Amino acid sequence: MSHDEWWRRTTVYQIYPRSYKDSTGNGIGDLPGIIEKLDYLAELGIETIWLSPIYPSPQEDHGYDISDYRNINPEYGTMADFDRMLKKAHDLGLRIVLDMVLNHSSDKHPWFIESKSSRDNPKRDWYIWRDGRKPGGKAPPNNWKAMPGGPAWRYDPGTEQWYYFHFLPFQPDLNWWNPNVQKEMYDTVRYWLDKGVDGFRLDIFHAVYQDKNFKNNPFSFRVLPSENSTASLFQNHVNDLHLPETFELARNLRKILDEYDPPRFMVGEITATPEICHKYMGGAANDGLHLTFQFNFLRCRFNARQLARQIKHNERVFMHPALPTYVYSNHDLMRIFTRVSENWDKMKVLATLQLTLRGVPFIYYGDEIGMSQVKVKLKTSEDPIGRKFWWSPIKQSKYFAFAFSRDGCRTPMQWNSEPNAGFSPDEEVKTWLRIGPKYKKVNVAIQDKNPNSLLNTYRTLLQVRRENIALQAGSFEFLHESSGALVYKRTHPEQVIIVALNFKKKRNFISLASPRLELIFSTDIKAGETDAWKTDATLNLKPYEGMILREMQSGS
Ligand code: TEU
Repeated sequence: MSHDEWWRRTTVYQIYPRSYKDSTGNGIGDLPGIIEKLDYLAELGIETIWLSPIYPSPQEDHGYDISDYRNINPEYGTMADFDRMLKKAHDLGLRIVLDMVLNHSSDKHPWFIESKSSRDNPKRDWYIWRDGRKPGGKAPPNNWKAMPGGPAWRYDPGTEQWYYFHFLPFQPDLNWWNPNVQKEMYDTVRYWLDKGVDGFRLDIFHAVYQDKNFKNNPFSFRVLPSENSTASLFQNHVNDLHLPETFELARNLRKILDEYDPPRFMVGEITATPEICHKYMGGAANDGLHLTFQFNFLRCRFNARQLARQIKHNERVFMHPALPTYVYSNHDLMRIFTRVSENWDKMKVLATLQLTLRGVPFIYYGDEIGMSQVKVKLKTSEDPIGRKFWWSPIKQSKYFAFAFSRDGCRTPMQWNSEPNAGFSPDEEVKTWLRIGPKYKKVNVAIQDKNPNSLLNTYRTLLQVRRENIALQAGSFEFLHESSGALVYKRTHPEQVIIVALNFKKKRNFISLASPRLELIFSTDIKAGETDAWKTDATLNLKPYEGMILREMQSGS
């Protein structure tokens, strides 16, 4: 097995298709809109695009409720648009990764409509149906809870049985114990691979299988879900999450992807410890999912020691040939820029960190220009999770990086200062979510012209990463950690790179035994103009400065 596949060195950019670019003027983003912006992405310097679901869907969970796995949502365009997008992306050297929801479909999927129609329908067993408990079967079959809370079962008066769902009631779980379901989903994966997609992001992968005997989950004192435990909402999810068969499914999918050339990859969304995530990757055998999301930076905010602890944890668990991922934001979380209190300097330090660690970085659309979490009303939220928790006095928490309405991180991309932020060609149209109120100052067009902008910092960082093999494939070692600064070294047979990050709002002097260094990047664009960045063997970091240095080869 080669350990040199392209995806190991790639940088991923997540697009939420509904919010990227509207080409028709209906206030909803679409595929032709994305095609228009592929040049922007190629020029930004990211390499892989992950698209949140683009399949037909009643859009109750905005695509995470699929009603046809092998087609395109007509609101977003046609299959011909998809083919055009894939071709143009590939021509530009970009890769396309699709979101695959194996766990559940929409309740409007024809399979579920059939399944629900009668107990003896051939599709009945494609979903998970059970008799209720108590006389008359009026209590749910067991104590399993759905991820957002409440029983994971919904009663169907028509057939007098309950069906199981791990997320929301309109997202019934597929029955993976049924060989016909397995075959259909494997064929779906092949269908898109045959079309030429470069991989998949697998939605709530850890929830795909449940205990065949429907055993109750044991009690736990834990309420909130976290990466550190399989318990939440007062139960330990031993019988509905992380089943041995799910780990086997990871290996089966890997075998399918391994048949393809050029290589493809999968990244699993798994809410679990790094150790469990590593198990999904096949552990030492490395024959499972290629990557899993690490969400362990979410609780760190701008704290060097906390970040260092998580990096070391990942380095310990995801040893070569495994690789960690580094995620700051996504379509479910509070935007990173809001979490650093909208401080541009801090954001640049974090961008430098994310793009110089050993692992695959995932950048969420709009984070490259510092889009903020937009405040929304829970009651009128587009996101069903927001509406479910409309009564909650707490709407969001910077510490937990969560917001009850996920609308706030899904607002339209801010392209320019025109009405509707250049997102929609119709300036009057009401966009599906409101435009972030700061768009006149925070947008691509303005930042494009400013060499010191966050956008240009990302561009330069992505370029530096592409041009320096040690940043893509070098080993990792800390040289200095304190609450004020982190310094680390990336070593590759061809070169050595050193990264120094100042987490303090004051100057920081760090002595380095390293011999001859050249400055190849600083968050302070003027830093390279003089020699002030270094005196003898000491790095002179300005407040919140991030630097990338290259060891000069002897003789150069
Ligand atoms: O998310 C599941 C998940 O693990 C959570 O991040 C969850 O969305 C959040 O805690 C709810 O507040 C995945 C998708 O990323 C999400 O958008 C979908 O809604 C969900 O699965 C169901 O498909």
